[in-house]
Amino acid sequence: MELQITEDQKRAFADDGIVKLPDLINSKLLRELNECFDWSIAHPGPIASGKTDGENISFVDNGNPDAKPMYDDLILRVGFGGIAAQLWNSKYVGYFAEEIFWKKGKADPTFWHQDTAYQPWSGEHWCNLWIPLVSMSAEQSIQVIRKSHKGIQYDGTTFNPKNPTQSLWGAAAGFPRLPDISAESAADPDSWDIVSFDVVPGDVIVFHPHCLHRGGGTDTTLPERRNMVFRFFGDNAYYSDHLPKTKGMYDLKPIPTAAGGYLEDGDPYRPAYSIRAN
Ligand SMILES: O=C(O)CCC(=O)C(=O)O
Repeated sequence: MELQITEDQKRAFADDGIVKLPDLINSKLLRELNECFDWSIAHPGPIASGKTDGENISFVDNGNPDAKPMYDDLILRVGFGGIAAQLWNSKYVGYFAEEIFWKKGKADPTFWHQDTAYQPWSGEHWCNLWIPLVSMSAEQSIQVIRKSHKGIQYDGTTFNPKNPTQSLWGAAAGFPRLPDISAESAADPDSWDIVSFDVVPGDVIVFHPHCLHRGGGTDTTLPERRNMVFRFFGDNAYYSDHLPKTKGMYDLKPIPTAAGGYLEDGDPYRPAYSIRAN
């Protein structure tokens, strides 16, 4: 992948936490991504949620260990790591894992959240490469709150459709509860500075996972949404001990390092099982 990231694109990512890289992916790679997507749908991993049949589908898979060889091989070949290296001016880029979003029929948006309420991550050099496999309007695609990658850590959501801001950690973490951004921005469109883009297959949206973000749902205006996300980290990416050790919806395990032992607060983020991507 030969794309030169421009200074404006670097600035947009650093300042706003999100940038659109139009027409990054050629038709051959798009075909391969669609095949990988179909494989992931057919082979859900241990923490996949949602079903893959019926009229209305909202399926998410995340870091499937059985998919790791396929996605590691893809990442080593296609050059996404080089894109992240340019965007951050980072010497090192590591690849974390894939996430797969498939929505069909009538499906809710993915509720507003920050990935850092679920993962022990801090630092500037993190990004989600959010890849649409169908065309979407700005409202239907990924949306972020501008500059929220530099903002506070809110509690996570449990992704309960009846209560979209239900606290994930509650008193165990003491993070402020997520604001109801959907309701507040519906009542007053200027209440939150939401950034999003119309996208077509071939485009890539890059955003920082500490940004408050949500993905659109499906309905008659968009009957099906197919997306993949690949996550990367760079020189200024750290293991952060900000999440509670309590067992709950997510059981966070210690992360082994290549040198032996486990990552500790403030260590450069280098899990033993992550591949170098540049
Ligand atoms: O695409 C979506 O619906 C949500 C994406 C997301 O949460 C992520 O990339 O971390």
